[in-house]
Amino acid sequence: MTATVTSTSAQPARAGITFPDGFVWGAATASYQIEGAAREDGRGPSIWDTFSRTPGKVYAGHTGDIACDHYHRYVDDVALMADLGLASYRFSVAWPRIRPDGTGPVNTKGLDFYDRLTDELLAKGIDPTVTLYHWDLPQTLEDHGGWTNRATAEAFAEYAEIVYRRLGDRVATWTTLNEPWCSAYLGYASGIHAPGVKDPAASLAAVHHLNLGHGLATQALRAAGAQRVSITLNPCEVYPVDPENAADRDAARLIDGLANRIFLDPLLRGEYPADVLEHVARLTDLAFVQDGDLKIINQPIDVLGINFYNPAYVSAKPGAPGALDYPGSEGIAFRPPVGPVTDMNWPIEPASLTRLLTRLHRDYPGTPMMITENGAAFPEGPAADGNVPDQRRIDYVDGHLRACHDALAAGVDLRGYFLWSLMDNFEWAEGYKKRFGIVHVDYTTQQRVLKDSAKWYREVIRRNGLE
Ligand code: IFM
Repeated sequence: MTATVTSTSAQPARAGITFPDGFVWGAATASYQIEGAAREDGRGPSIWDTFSRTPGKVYAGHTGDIACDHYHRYVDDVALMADLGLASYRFSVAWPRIRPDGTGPVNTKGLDFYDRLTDELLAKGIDPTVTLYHWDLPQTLEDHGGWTNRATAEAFAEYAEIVYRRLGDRVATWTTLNEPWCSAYLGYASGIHAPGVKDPAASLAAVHHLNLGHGLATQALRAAGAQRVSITLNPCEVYPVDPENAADRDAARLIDGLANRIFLDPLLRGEYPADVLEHVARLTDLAFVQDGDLKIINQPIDVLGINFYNPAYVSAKPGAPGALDYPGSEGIAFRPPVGPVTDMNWPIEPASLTRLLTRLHRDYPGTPMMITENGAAFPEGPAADGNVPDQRRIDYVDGHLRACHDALAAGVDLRGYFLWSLMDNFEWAEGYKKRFGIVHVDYTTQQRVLKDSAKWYREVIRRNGLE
């Protein structure tokens, strides 16, 4: 892609900027977070159905049973996307709608739904971007170990091919996994996400089987004819609190290894990083890595999806408990945010997105990238005049788009930007309490209202840039 970048980082902070021709403007959602219809048309139970019904796991006992009722309202929702001028819509397919038990009989009615959604998008001139796994694993597979079991990676490849055979004539971009970091560590180490397992060794087996599942699914998709295959990671810039302190730098390196390189290196270089392997070997015996696996994982991809929200700061602190979602991180302290935060208490630091993209461009050259998620939770709802004044979300996205533009100016091959999220939805363990949407959802009436950020984003898209 030739980047016709019209500004440089030397310009004033809020100068007008234009993105390259063909830069893709989109918005993203995920199946369990918006669809509802949890027991309809043959959908089987997923780990999130089980988890959300387990007392104490999700805020106020919220579940995805109804969510945004998108399963029934997709026509109106697509009309809304068209009104915003989206070039592409990133949605995920619910595995338990397609194969209710993960393997075995295919549920045609589940495929029919995504068929209708795809046709509706195309009819409105919106390119469908499909993610095959955004965390709703069929419960039956979890009953057999979930991602700690190699068989799940094999089942994932079969499922990927089934979906491709139905939609592949109309869907160009196929993303295998969304944020395997979350599936592995939040699901099997800290247990704050489904399936709620708290076992560091299990989480490392899950990392490997997710990586393997990506590789096997990529092979299956290619063999079936897929043109554009992708994976979405959520890499995080990890900074030492004191860059002059060698122990802090080592701490940052370890967390970077567990957060980022444990996915990026096998995927893009065909090897696990030596320092990560050495660390991990203290926690588990690595028998789950079999001969030939790395070759399978290291399939060429066409675009790397990047979900970005915030960086992390760490320091070496003997006796610190570490973080459960980073196995073996005892002795490392995670600095609480300083400065502005979103409603998730996540720090707002757009410059770290530029730094992340330029680092990925340097360390993994030749990899086109796409921002597949970026956005912010803020609580504003409709004011007396019916508008939703969410200026903080506008500022957040504005800052991150400028950060993307800076990365383009530095030579990064960045193809587009998907805002998270099209609409308020089920924010996992936080239930419906946290609102990431640019469209407000009233969960009692299911009424959708464009927030100010949605109207602003429509102008960004129309202008292909910022004022
Ligand atoms: O809502 C999630 C999404 O499902 C995955 N990426 C992060 C978002 C905000 O937490």
